[in-house]
Amino acid sequence: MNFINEDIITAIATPPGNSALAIIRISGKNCIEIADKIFIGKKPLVESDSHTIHYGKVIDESQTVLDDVLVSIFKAPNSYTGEESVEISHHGNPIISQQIIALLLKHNVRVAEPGEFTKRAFLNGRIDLAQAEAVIDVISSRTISSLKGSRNQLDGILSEYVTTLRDSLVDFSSLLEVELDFAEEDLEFVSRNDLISKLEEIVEGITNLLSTYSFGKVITEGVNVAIVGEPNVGKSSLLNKLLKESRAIVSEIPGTTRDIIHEDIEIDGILFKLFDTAGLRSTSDKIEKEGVTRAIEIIKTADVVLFVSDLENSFPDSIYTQLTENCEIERIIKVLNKIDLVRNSTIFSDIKISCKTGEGIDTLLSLLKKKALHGEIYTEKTAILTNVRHFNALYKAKELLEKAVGSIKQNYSGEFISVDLRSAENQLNEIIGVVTSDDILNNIFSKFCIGK
Ligand SMILES: Nc1nc2c(ncn2[C@@H]2O[C@H](COP(=O)(O)OP(=O)(O)OP(=O)(O)O)[C@@H](O)[C@H]2O)c(=O)[nH]1
Ligand SMILES: [Mg+2]
Repeated sequence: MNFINEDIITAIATPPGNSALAIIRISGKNCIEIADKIFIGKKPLVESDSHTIHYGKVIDESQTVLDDVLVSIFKAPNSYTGEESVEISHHGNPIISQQIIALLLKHNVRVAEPGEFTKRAFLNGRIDLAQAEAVIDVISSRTISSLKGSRNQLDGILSEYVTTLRDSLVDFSSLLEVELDFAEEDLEFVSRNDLISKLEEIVEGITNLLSTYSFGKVITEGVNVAIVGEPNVGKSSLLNKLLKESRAIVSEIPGTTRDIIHEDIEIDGILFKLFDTAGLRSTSDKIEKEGVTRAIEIIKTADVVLFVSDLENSFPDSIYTQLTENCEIERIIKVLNKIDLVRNSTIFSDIKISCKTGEGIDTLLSLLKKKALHGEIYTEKTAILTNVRHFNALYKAKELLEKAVGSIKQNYSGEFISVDLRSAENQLNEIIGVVTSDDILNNIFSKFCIGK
């Protein structure tokens, strides 16, 4: 596939603000010639080899020097976009960047749209769509685990997995279609039993990939943790202890916290979004009531709920029912706090802690991590699903294949089966971008920053 685009695009590829260096990117046919128009070095850039760096000066129409720069040149197709490209590394002052961009715009170059460099890399076949989507994740990852997940996708591990599934599906669809071409001769090119077992194998492959999604979501989006319970049990104390700072007000007066307090922590490379909430109780206080309503909303969206209780108020049924009405039981961890007050408490809980002495906090952190990951840890070599678009496509592919298996078992004619197999194939192709509508592409690349 080669995508023909005559436009030469440019953008600043580094963040706004003052820095040691900033980089301007240019991409498009003959852009090295354009760069020569604003650059003076030892020799013209067009006469230089690909992948070389040149020291020189950027000058405007009146021969005024705008900056000393280093220019890297890349000849097609060996560049990020697959097109002829130039990178101008200059002093990191936004005024200089703007001046250089303004100069380029006078030479028939236009400002790139968000993600346009990566879009061109995809359209020119340098990377597939899943890899292009991984680029944005690599840039925006906030934790090591999230970065590893997107790196994995950028390296093409997911694409390879999906392509293998797609290829074996194509093999069978083709055989079935040849068979349809010879329908009158009543030939069976592929045994129905073989077809069923092969399709079931593909379904299993898809199911395995789908099952990595919860892990993928955890590493890319982080884990929402709601800290809930009756007033005064030590919820805010727990938040502070986990953050290792005095973030929320703690007092002996029940009903201290009325709003949601949100802070993030990282445990072993995974992002945990902590939400301290108002104590759950029925109250006539208007503000506290609103606090309780907000706490319930947080519980609904939480991946893990830390149900905190203390020795006096141990896990009242009324609150537990309120929790289970708003979240699944598996998400709840019963945390008994203040065990410094009674050493040998026999009250049942998943974990016993003291926010005062710090006892049990490390164990709570491990439990939190275990709960969030559902015990699943994938290696860097495994395909991991992190993107909802990919999840939906795989899910639809799986449904179509299961339908096809059903049709074969019912002895339906090959045409019915073939249609479903082709639709499943299309779903898999959408992930890697073999067939993709403009809407999907625009949607994906609009999320990028300019310059990428
Ligand atoms: N002895 C002891 N006291 C604790 C412990 N944790 C919290 N406390 C005390 O319990 C009281 C309530 O603590 P908070 O953290 O404000 O409780 P909360 O659940 O956030 O309360 P509300 O915001 O009112 O719902 C404070 O006086 C804390 O110092 C603990 O582990 N041991
Ligand atoms: Mg509180």
